[in-house]
Amino acid sequence: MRTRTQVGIVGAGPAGLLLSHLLAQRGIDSVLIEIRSREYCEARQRAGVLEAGSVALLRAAGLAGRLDRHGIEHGGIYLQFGGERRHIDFRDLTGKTVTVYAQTEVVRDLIARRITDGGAGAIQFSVTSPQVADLDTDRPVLRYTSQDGVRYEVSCDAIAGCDGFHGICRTAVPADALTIVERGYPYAWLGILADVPPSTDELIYAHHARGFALHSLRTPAVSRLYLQVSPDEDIASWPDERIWAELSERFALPGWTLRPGPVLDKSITPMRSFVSAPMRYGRLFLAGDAAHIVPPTGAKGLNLALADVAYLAPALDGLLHGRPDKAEAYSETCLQRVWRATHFSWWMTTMLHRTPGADDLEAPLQLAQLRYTTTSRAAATSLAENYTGLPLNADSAA
Ligand code: FAS
Ligand code: PHB
Repeated sequence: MRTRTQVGIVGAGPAGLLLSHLLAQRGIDSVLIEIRSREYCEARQRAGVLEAGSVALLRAAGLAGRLDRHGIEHGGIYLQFGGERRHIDFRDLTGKTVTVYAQTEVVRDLIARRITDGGAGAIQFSVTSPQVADLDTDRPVLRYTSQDGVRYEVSCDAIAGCDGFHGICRTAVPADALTIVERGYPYAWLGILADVPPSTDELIYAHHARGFALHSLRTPAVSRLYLQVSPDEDIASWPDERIWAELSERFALPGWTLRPGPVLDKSITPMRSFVSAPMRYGRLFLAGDAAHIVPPTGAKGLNLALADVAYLAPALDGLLHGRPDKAEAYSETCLQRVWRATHFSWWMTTMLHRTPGADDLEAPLQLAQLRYTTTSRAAATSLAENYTGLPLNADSAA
């Protein structure tokens, strides 16, 4: 079946879904394909924190109804180290806050809105054999087999590769046209979702001799926690009791206890810094995890994906209407934000995680950095402005 659309979008994660909505708001039609089912996409546990700019972006796009009702505004975080737990007050330092609202909810809201506005066909879930081709022409092609077995070839004016780190779009670009910079970290995160009220009002990032731990949350009744493990850790060796005992040890503080509860979901996430540039090849535009990955310690991954497409939507609008300047600036504009977030995520990660086999210098340096960051207003402000997020580019959709 041969069809046509203005923008082919590969991947119905936050980047692809938001882009499809922002384009529709501009009267630009798109075909959005996704290899997983709707249920899988809505249930996939990922990020939990929205920057102030992401909240503003979703509000401006008319997508923040549930976010405004259920999102939990946080005015800061705690850094725990050397037997102390110190607060970084974002409101006092930057006047900005972050909002705890799970990526699963963002995806649920975006899917519901796209289907309400564009009908059941607005997102092609559970497709197979996706392909992109003719990317260096002004008629790139998107091919896929739909859930009901029809093979489609869609002629596009542009294609957005929003298919994450393991997708097909980045790898469809000739290797000599991309520069990839990557670093793997010698640790991973074991994450749990637990049916128990959080034992803290705001997130706790804990440095500990046994390894890093993070206490986050999803709702007043559901907690989200992570602990540093080895990248080749076998999750079967981590029964719930062992997880809670290890978390209790890493968060231990006189007069405070961590409340355990039933574990609803557990998974291990590897950690890497990864940037591929440029984020454009011909009529293919890469956005989100398809182009870059950050370790989750800075809570940047989801926010970067949203920021990419907030700029990509007006850029594609211009390209399709004879004003290519924003499209020509897309990669460089996004990469400036990507590299700032990549540095911040690396800085938070290496300050808080214990490197296996590290020399005796690592821990004292980390503790000195943590003490400085929690006692110097200038240092605390630097963390706060990066964590709450730098302003979106003036040309972005917000
Ligand atoms: P996504 O990966 O979310 O979406 C890509 C979509 O494309 C997926 O639905 C996938 O099924 C689909 N797809 C893949 N290949 C395809 C193909 N060939 N054709 C069609 N569709 C295809 N970030 C944080 O800020 N905090 C966190 O705690 C955090 N935890 C994470 C845990 C894990 C296990 C992972 C993998 C990431 C985590 N991240 C976290 C980062 C994460 O939130 C991403 O930054 C965010 O999902 C990026 O959104 P997208 O770019 O839309 O990519
Ligand atoms: C989460 O709630 O999943 C979360 C929060 C902050 C991070 C990483 C993950 O830095």
